[in-house]
Amino acid sequence: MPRKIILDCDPGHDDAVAMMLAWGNPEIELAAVTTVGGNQTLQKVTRNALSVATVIGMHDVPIAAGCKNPLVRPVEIAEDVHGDTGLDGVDLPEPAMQLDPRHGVDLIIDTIMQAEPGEITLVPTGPLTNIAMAVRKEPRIVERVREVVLMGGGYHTGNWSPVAEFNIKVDPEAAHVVFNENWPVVMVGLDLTHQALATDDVAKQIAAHPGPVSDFTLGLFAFFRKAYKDAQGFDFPPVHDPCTVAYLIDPAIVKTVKVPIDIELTGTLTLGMTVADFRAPAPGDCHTWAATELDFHKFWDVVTDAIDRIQKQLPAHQSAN
Ligand SMILES: [Ca+2]
Repeated sequence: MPRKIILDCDPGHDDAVAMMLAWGNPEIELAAVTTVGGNQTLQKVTRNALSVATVIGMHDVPIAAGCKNPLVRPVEIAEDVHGDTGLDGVDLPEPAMQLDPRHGVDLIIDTIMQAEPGEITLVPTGPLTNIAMAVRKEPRIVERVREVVLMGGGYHTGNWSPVAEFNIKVDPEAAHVVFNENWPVVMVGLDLTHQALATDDVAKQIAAHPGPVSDFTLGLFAFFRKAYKDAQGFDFPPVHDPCTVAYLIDPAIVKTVKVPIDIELTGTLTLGMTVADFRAPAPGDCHTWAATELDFHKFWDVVTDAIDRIQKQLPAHQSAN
C-alpha cells in the first residue's frame, strides 16, 4: 500500500522537486497539494504549484491555496533564494489544471477526516500556517494523522537567522502549534537537508535521462546554485524539501533520532529556533524526531528514478516538447 500524503508547500525550487518525487514514486500517493505563502507570495507559489503539476502531468490531485499570511507576524519571502517568480530559472507553462475551490486548510481537514484514521501523513515543506490553522479549526485531525514529516528547523544551524530556519522563523507561532500537538513530528531540518546538495555529479545523473522534467529540474538547479552561492556561500545548492518524501519512501535514506523539540517564541536573538534537548535520553512521552544523516546516493537515486518514471508516463506530444 502506498503512503498517502498531503504535500503542503510553497514552490519554491526544492518544493517543485518534492512534488516530482511524490508524484513519480510508486510508494507515495498524493492525496492533495496545498499551498502557503512562504518562499514567494501565496499568489505566486500557487500558480507555481499548478505550473509544476502541468510539467509533470499531475492529474487528479486536488490543489488548493491556503493561507497568505503568517498567524501573527508580517509576511517575509525568500526572493533572494527563489527569485521574482518563486521559481526563477525555468519557463513556467500556463497551468493545464484548475485550482480546487476550497481553502487549503479545508482541503487538509476534509482529506484527513474522510480517510481512515492513521491513513494520511502530512508533509509540510513551507511555513506551518495552514497546518496550525487546520489543527485549530478541526482538532480531531491530530489523532487521525499518521505522522507529520516536515522540512524546517535544525538543531545546530539556521539560515534565516544564526539559529532559525526560514519555514519556522517566518511563522514561529504556527510552528509552536504543530510541534506541541501530540502527533508524531519528524523534523527534517537543515542538519539533514544541507547534505542533499545538487552537485555536478547529481546534475549529470539527471541529465542522463533527457526529457522535459529532467530539463526543468536542471533549470531549477542552475538558478538555485547561483542563488545559494550569492546568498549563503554554498558551492552547490541544498535541495531541502524532497528529503521529507524520501524519508517516507525509504526510512533508510534519512536517519532520525528521537529528541524533544520546542519552538522559541520569545528570544531576542533566537526567535523561531527549534530547540532540541539532547541532554538525556528522550522521555517516554516524546513525540518528536530530528533527522540527522542522509544517504546521499540513495536519495538522488529515488529523485532520478521519479523523474524518469514521470517522463515515461507523459503523453508523447508533451515529452517531445
Ligand atoms: Ca519549501
